[in-house]
Order: sequence, then structure tokens, then C-alpha cells
Amino acid sequence: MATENGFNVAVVGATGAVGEQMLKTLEEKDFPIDSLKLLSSKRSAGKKLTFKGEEVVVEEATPESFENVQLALFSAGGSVSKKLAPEAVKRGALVVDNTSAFRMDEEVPLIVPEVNEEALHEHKGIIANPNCSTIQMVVALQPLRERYGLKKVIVSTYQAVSGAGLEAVDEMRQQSRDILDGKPANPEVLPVGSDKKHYQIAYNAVPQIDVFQENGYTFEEMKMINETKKILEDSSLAVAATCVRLPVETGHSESVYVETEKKAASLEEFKKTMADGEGITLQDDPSEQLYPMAVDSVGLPDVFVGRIREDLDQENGYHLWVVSDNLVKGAAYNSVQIAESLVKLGILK
Ligand code: NAP
Ligand code: 3JM
Repeated sequence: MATENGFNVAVVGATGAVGEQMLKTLEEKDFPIDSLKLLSSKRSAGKKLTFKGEEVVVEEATPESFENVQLALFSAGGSVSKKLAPEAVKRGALVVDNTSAFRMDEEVPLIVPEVNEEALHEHKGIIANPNCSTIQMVVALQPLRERYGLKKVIVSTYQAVSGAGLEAVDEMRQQSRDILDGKPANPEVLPVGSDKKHYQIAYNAVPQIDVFQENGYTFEEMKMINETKKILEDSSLAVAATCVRLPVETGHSESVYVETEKKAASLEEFKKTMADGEGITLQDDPSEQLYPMAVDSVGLPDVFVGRIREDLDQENGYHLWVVSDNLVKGAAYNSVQIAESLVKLGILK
């Protein structure tokens, strides 16, 4: 039961790149919290983090950590979620999971509140937060889907290094310094820590995010494809993705080609439809060189859309440039929005 003040909340992976944003978002949104547990691996247990001006000691995450917890926000990797999320649910907690562990599970709602908040009612204890690249794309697609209907989506991403965690950010910074100093790059983390080979990210573009699947797509690409169909509840929607890592610290950019069922009356109407979409900020004025850029998105919850053009050959074809902070709307902000929706809908009480 909630006390009169709020909820007993646990953040799993509190010392990570997403965890840091999670604490910031809970603070900024003033989410009602009665007690807060910050959990990590053994490595960071004992470390102190600050929440609303008070020090909180980080504890090692164990099944018992979730006794008396009502809301558990997980972002410590898929294997931690697979092991501990069921333990949290067993002890009565609602879990909002930021990993890919349960996203495609039929019993698990996959939620972007601007798009499918109502699906939260079908939860069985675990709610999944989609992949960062999927979230910003479906926020941009939602107003188009509502007004024109969607037929096909082809996306190429330009993804930031912070999406791969704090170690990857450190690696990019160190490599940049080393290369400028004329030293070798020495890659050890990217593109995927556990994969066979590692490649330089500084001054490079790497067309591999997450591990390769048998069909030649990477897991990140398949996450975008499958999650988009699930969130938009449209298995017949054609979706293709190519995911690329760039030496950008924060802010994912996406070039999105979309074919709609119905053609917009005019490009102006299409742009206004986009501008009126929930969570979207339109930045689109070629005469002023106005378009979204990763560096301008940092720390903000908006999905920025610009460079909107009609395709020159395909009727009902449009091109968009979609940018958002991958750790904010792409992860922490969306999770806390889900928590707020759970309260609003009377599911978390
Ligand atoms: P990160 O910076 O590497 O941080 C990893 C966090 O997980 C740290 O707090 C770490 O604690 C904790 N952790 C690692 N192993 C653990 C264990 N065995 N038990 C408990 N905690 C453990 O990574 P990140 O960028 O924050 O991402 C974390 C996870 O969030 C990712 O693996 C991914 O699944 C998910 N994620 C989702 C999105 C999204 O699109 N929604 C985006 C990015 C990440 P220590 O300090 O003790 O190491
Ligand atoms: C973003 O170690 C892991 O299982 C995490 C891999 C990962 C994921 C994932 O698959 O959960 C790193 C960065 C994600 C994600 O959001 O899909």
C-alpha cells in the first residue's frame, strides 16, 4: 500500500547512464516517493548517490531487495531483469523494465504513453519500456498513423554512444584524445562488449549495434522492427531498419522514410499534423536552416522532427529527420511517464 506521501520505489542499475537520468527524471517530475532504494551490482554497493539533496547508499540488488517495494524501475541489462524482475513481481512490485528481456513477451505491454497508454491495463506485473530508437520513431509516427494511416517505414539511425552505457562513453572520449595525440585507438568495448571484434568509434561510423542475427540484421535493427509493429498493433506494417553508431555522445538521430495510406492534402497540412502530435516539437524551416540536431536535444524530453519532404517519385512517400535524447525520452523519461500513467489509471495505488 502507498503511504499518504507516495510509493516505495527501487531503481535497479542506479549507477549507470540510464540510472542517472532515472534519478534526475524522478526528481524533476516530483514523482511521489515514500522510500527510494538504489540498486546495482556488488561493484557499486556502498557508493553514495544524491536524490533531492539527500545522500542514498547504493545496495547490491538481490531478490530480497524488493520486499515492500511497490514500483521497481529496471535498467541493468537483460540478464539482471530476467533474474530479478520476476522476484520483484513475486513480492508485489510492479516492474517497469528498460531492457529487451520481456519486450516481445505477449503478456507484457510495451508502452509509449503518447501511443498506447491503455495497453497498461493488460499487465501481469511487468511492463516493458521499448528500445530508445523505437520510442522516438513511434512518437513521430503516431500523428501520421492517426490521420493518414501507415503502410511502410524505412529507417536509418545515427545513434549516440551513451546508448551503449558509461564504459562506451569513456572509450569514445579516451580514443578521441589518443587519436589526436597520434596514439592508436585501442578499442575494447564497442560495437558490443561481448562480441569477437571491437572497432574504433572515434572519427568513425559503425554499422553494428548489438549482435548479429541469423537473417543478417543486428538485434538492434530487429528490436526496432518488431517493437514498432507491437506498439502500433500492426503486424502488416512494413518496417526495415539499419542502425549505425556514430561518435556522438548523446542524442539519437533517425532518417525515416514513411509511406502513408492516404496522401496529405498538402505538405503544410502534413507538417501541422506532425507539429500537433503529442511529445513532438517541430523544427523545420529550411529558409532559416532550422532542423533538429543531437546536441540540441540533450536533457530534453521532446522528440524533435524536421527536414520533412515529400518523396519525389513515390505518391504518399515522406522523409523525416527525427532526433531525441536517447537516455531521456529514449529511456528514463519514458519509464517515469509509464509510472505516472500507472498512477493516473489507478493501476499503481
Ligand atoms: P551502464 O551505464 O553500463 O550501467 C549499467 C548499470 O547496471 C549499472 O548501474 C550497473 O551497476 C548495473 N548492473 C550491472 N550488472 C548488474 C548486476 N549483476 N546486478 C545489478 N546491477 C547491475 O548501462 P546503461 O546505459 O545505464 O544501460 C543499462 C541497461 O538499460 C542496458 O543494459 C539496457 O538493457 C537498458 N537500456 C535501455 C535503453 C532503452 O532504449 N530503453 C537504453 C539504454 C539502456 P554497477 O555500477 O555496479 O556496475
Ligand atoms: C540498450 O546487456 C544487455 O542485455 C543490455 C543490452 C542493451 C539493450 C537491451 O537489449 O536491453 C544495451 C542497450 C538495450 C535496449 O534498450 O534494448
